[in-house]
Amino acid sequence: RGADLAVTWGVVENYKKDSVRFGAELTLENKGTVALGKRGWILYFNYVNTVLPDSLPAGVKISRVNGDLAKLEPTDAFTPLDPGKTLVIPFDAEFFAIKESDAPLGYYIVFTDDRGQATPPEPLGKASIKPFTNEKQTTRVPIDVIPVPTAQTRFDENKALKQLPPAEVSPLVPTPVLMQAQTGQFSLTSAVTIHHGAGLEREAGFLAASLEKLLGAKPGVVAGAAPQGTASISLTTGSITVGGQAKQSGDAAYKLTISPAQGVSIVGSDVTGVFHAIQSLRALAPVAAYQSAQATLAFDAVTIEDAPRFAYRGMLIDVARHFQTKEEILKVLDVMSFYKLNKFHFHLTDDEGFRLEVKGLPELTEVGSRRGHTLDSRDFLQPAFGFGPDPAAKDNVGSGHYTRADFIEILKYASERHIEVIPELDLPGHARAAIKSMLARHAKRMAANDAAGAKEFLLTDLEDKSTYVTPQFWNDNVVNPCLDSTYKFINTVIDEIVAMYKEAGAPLQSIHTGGDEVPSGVWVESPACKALIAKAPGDGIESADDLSGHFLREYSKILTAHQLITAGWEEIGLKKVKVGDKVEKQPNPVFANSGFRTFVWNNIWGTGEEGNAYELANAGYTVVLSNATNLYFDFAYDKHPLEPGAYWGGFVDTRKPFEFVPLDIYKNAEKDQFGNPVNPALIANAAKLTPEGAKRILGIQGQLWAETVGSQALLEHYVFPKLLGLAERAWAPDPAWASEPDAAKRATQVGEAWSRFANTLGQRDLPRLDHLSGG
Ligand code: NAG
Repeated sequence: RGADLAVTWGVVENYKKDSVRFGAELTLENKGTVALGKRGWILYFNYVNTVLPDSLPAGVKISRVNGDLAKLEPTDAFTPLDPGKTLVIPFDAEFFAIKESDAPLGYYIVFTDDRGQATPPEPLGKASIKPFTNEKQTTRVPIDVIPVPTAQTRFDENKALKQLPPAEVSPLVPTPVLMQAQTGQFSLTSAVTIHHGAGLEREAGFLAASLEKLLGAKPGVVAGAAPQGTASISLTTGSITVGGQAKQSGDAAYKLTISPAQGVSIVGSDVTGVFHAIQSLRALAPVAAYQSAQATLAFDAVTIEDAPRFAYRGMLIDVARHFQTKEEILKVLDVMSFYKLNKFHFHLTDDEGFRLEVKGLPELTEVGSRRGHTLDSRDFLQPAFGFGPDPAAKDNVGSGHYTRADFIEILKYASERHIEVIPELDLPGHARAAIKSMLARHAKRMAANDAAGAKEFLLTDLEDKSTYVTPQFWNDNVVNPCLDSTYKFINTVIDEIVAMYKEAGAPLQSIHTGGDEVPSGVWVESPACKALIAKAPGDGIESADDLSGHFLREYSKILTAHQLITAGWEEIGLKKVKVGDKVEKQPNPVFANSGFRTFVWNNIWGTGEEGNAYELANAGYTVVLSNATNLYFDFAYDKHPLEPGAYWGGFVDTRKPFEFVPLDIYKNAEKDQFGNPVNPALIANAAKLTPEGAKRILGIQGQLWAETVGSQALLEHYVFPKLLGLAERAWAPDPAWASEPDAAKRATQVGEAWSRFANTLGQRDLPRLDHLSGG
């Protein structure tokens, strides 16, 4: 039985046979009393690496089902595995594997009974991983010179940081524009009243509630101007200057003064500015009060003038690959707002899950938000990333969704914290969950003899014989752009999203359309698309190459009808162009200056894509920098085999976002993902930002993709404290070191800046991070 089997995965060596493939092995041990037979069983597991079939020994076959679901089956040459016996299966797979988080997950076995029927899936008794101990296991390719950190190297690295006495530690992350210490202290107790101007009730209430946590008692809140002569907290909006520059409503700027006699005075250029000042005030409180309340909070007297550098300061959380609860999302919002991030990019849909209840389309969550063992079930999606095979299992974080009420609560919570939630409905690729849900709906209607109704929201052409494979190895995850039903689906979902925002009273400026990683080969064999192309020159669609543009235009029309900005991954602004015998991606002039907002993520040296962000900005697209190399928080902190995460574009620790230079991304990026110096010619030739282009850099965003984020604890591990480096770069003025041309000098300056930042993190932020939720 499944419970009698134990499996171990291990990597033998990377760069096997002088190529980018690695040697691994699976060891199967039979701890039971019955032999594992010659046939009649299939072992399933989630494993993203492609196993090379010719590397397998006789007797077994490992193949990909779809996506990351793989299966191991006996062939005719299989020798039954007797009780007490062990079978070692060596194999080679594509690329490399240097981490425990690369291991296969979620093993389960399906037996065939005497009548030839598959029996319910049974999880294996035990799954383990052979530790990575030698260099061949942890070196991706010969040029990989990044060392595996050890306790000693980490210690040495931290020792190089200069420890500062508390008095010299900057108290505030992100760093304000101006901060001047004044003499004396102000003692805040719950007897001090909060006075607020018109339109600031909510902010005053928020401040009172957060102070209650620190003081153990709630200060009073009174509308109107603060009385002269008594120390109080005063919240108003009005005209202010920041560093000598006048700030207007809409600038989210503030002035915060703390003085021994007057108490706290906050003037915002607008309500959001007041809110930011409140967060600064909270951050200036003694850290110990976060751990246990203090009746009196001593604040050092200070004057702060502050305004954000970028209007867009974002964080993406992917809840499709693994689900995260509403409570966890609220916690993320608390921390984001504490650090003055203002855009929450909610990646709600992907191949492995559709997480939002949509009225009128119940299948989206009934089918699309659940996982279980299936090869072609209409009830749920297949297991992914180790979650499955039982859709009802309590720990199946592959399953889950937000109800309308949950979503509205999240929207309200975010807007109370001056965060705009940007929902992503990722299309046309990365859409398998929606596709399968609509196929389930189709099947249900067909069974009810409703052929017309069956097709109403269908996302795929049932006659489409095109074949393709995506970077995540799906062969069925792209919606068809040539069907009316596709647009009816999008319309319905968008209408419903807009309605939920209205109900929540939350702002919605843009919807993220996704648009990433549409594989080549899609739609070419779709009769519906052939028919659309035959109607040429209608809509400028002459070949399958024009269909992506057609889809985007139609999707964007739907958004424009709701006065929404069309946002998407960089792919929405790029088109493939043949240059000589190579295919290059260049900014697509068709959508330039259309107001499209592109989120640029590919900037890996040597791919030819490193200049995408600036090319798009220069060409007229608005850009949010989402650079994988510095802002993909799902990347592992470092190369240690036990440090989980992806590393296809390098490693990302807290310093990576901190040392990111948004307006010159090639700075502090002089080494590639394997730790080698980048050819200076490559850097010199990479696209530079024009002054016009620079105005189109709206901001920066951290991304947490969730393939390896199977728990709340892991979410927090990846996001905190990396998010603090992000906040610093998104908000604080451009540091002087960013414009230092000499790389060596800059390295020293960045090192010093990082040392100071690390002191703030170590002494103030890290001890407080656990206590920020509910704030
Ligand atoms: C990319 C995919 C994303 C995936 C991530 C993992 C984008 C825009 N697309 O391949 O779905 O989760 O990388 O790091 O990032």
